[in-house]
Amino acid sequence: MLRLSLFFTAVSLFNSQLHADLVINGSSTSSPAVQTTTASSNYKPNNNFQSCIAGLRSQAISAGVTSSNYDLYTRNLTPDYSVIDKLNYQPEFSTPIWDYLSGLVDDERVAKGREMLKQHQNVLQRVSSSYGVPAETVVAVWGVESNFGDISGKYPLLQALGTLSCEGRRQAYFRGEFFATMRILQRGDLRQEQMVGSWAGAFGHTQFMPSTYEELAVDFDGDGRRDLVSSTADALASTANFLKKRGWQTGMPWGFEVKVPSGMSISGESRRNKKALSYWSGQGLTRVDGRPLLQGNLTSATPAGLMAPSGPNGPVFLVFKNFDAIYSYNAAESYALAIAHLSDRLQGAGPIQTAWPTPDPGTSRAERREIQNFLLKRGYDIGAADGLIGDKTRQAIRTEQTRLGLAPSGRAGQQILKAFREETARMMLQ
Ligand SMILES: [Ca+2]
Repeated sequence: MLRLSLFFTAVSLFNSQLHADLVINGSSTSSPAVQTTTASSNYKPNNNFQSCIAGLRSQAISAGVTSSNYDLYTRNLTPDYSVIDKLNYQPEFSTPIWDYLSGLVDDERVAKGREMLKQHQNVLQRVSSSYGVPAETVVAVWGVESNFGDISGKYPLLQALGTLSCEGRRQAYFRGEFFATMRILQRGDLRQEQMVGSWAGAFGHTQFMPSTYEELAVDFDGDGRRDLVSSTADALASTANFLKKRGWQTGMPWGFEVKVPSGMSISGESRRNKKALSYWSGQGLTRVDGRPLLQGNLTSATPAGLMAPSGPNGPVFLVFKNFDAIYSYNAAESYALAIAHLSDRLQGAGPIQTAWPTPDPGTSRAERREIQNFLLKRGYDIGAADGLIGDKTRQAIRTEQTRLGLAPSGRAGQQILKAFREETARMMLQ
């Protein structure tokens, strides 16, 4: 059991890493082209790729891939060792939760989400009544996972997963995904050129891994194929189906921000450590606006966990089973909170009330582009001002922070933005 849970922890960390790659650092492309050239890598393979693939044939057949299809899908398959570099990449920079949230839930994404709610109103209404999940929550998942279908990754899945099946750690896991990719093709849901995604195999509007796709994708537009790459209806319904199968309770909230009485210790409390809502009321907790906890369909027995993602001095939330359903979509509390909060914003709620415990709060994507434009003006080679903060931008920010007498954190936060704005204002006065 312990080994199993360690494995799932590893999967979770790894999934949040791949989502971080896509959502935070990934390049945005609305019509991904299949990569024909292999990215460069200095990785030295331990196995001969072709013999490894030949050796996986019988396993694939036991997993339900026909022998002729296995030969078809692997005939011209070449390795791409850049995915092993991605697998082995250890980020030197750990992103604080306020940076995730300010980039994932900014005015732009709220506005785009509202536009999507309107544009897909009819299908969302049917999805919502079929699965019992609010349209705003489905759209929030879509917005955080793929920026409403904009971010799709560029790795051909068979190539990426074939390589990961033969090299590096976690080959057994990736073989499962490799064979699942083949079964999706074999079933006729998608064509090979549509199966392009992240280096680790998450793809389409919903960023499902192939095994999740097999388990939870649904054909909602009725054309007989589960197409989460080109059918928005299938993608939205599959998102709702995911949440429902992971325990979504219709008519219940995910949670809300609370006020904890001063002096009350919250050490040991967590999302998992749930207690009856009456316990929390008894401790003197209220909603952040001062109203009692008990509202709507909640009862005094409803289990709730207290979650303080930045410790007792930052925002604190009471979360219910629906938060866990969102969490299972992408096992990282920061992402689950981004989805939950974005769904609230789409329902008309305001920002999180309590300030994050930092002197340097996060920036929206518009503000990140502004920071990047300052850096470009100062001659840094950071590519386009796309609001995505990668290693080059971080390095340039560090240099500028040092020049301006700030701590070299490399973060695109409010402090460096303010310093740039002030410097520009001074230069205009001269
Ligand atoms: Ca379909």
